[in-house]
Amino acid sequence: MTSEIVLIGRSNVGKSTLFRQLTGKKVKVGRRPGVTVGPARVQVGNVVYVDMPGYGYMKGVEKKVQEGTKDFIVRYFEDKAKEILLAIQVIDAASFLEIADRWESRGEVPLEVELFDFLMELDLAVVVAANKMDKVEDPDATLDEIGERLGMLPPWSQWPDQIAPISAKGGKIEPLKEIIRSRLQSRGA
Ligand SMILES: Nc1nc2c(ncn2[C@@H]2O[C@H](COP(=O)(O)OP(=O)(O)O)[C@@H](O)[C@H]2O)c(=O)[nH]1
Ligand SMILES: [Mg+2]
Repeated sequence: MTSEIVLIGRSNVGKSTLFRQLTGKKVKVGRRPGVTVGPARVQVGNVVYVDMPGYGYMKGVEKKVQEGTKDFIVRYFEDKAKEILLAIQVIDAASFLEIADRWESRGEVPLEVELFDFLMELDLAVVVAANKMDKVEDPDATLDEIGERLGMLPPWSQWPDQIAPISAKGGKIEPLKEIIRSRLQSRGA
């Protein structure tokens, strides 16, 4: 059985940039709006990396299509939970807190918190790839607060298997690669 490592997150957080770093394959960007695009899949060794379309709001995409994409993603994880070796929830660490605050001030659970909880409830191995760290002024304080919003008590360094600060664009993804390596080893993949 081939295991999957699945990248998931809002649009524009850097999923495809990271996917390219992890697989060496470039994923087409600027997909035609109005069309629900299936995930991109690339096999590396005996693991398949999967790059999901954006979860939630996508610029220039009809609401109906966004909802359809969300449903597709939820169902994908529910159906494939057993085959998924690792779910990588990519976030934009530079904007995560501001966006979460906005949702909370409206009395709503932030989309990315909801997504994380959903993945955890499926009993998946989940790592939060805190991307765009190059844009974050105070890394430790920011990561502490992001972790806390997701139910991980600070300091964030207590959660080395769950939070990986990275900068996909700059190719600085070693903390995430380390987590992937240990997942692969634990499965003997
Ligand atoms: N500053 C910064 N920008 C990044 C980083 N990773 C990705 N980006 C940029 O974020 C934008 C969205 O990236 P993309 O990979 O297409 O995001 P996706 O929609 O989640 O697949 C692009 O302009 C990337 O160049 C990063 O680590 N730092
Ligand atoms: Mg993408």
